[in-house]
Amino acid sequence: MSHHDERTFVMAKPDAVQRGLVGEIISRLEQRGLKLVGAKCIQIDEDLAHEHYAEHEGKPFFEDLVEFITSAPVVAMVWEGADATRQVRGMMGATDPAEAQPGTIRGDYGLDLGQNIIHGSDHEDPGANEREIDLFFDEDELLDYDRTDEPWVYEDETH
Ligand code: D4T
Repeated sequence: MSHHDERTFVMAKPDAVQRGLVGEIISRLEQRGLKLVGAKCIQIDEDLAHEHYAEHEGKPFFEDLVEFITSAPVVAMVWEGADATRQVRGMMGATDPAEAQPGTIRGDYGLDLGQNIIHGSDHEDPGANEREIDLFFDEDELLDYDRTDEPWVYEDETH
């Protein structure tokens, strides 16, 4: 694995799908140079919601969070690139849209903490990216390919 191959889990939440923001999210990530290696539309069930948000079980917002994330389809994705997990978190902006900087996805499209458009694996939680990818995808659903512009994105790739 080269240092360009870090994978991270990203989800366009139900509000993004309902508001027609999926294309915008994909567009921003792919224009950054990140590579889409897996994607699917799914409706998350209770079990998957509890597993995905296990760290929040027992918190006051947990039930609302599960209800929201299971309420309508989401688009689950795996994106690959140098430092992908941290880069995506930066592009998402702060969890609370009121704190999210303009120019970030949440800062440009969100106003509500509970409906904050996008999820990306936490780069401060080692292994969160791989854990979440495993929860949503089988290995054979993830593709290994080169993007033709990679030499123009990464300086150490040969032109
Ligand atoms: P996710 O996990 O959805 O990408 O969001 P973050 O990683 O940015 O934030 P998080 O795990 O702390 O929160 C998960 C999810 O719960 C909602 N939430 C959070 C909420 O409704 N009320 C709250 O007080 C908090 C902290 C928003 C995101």
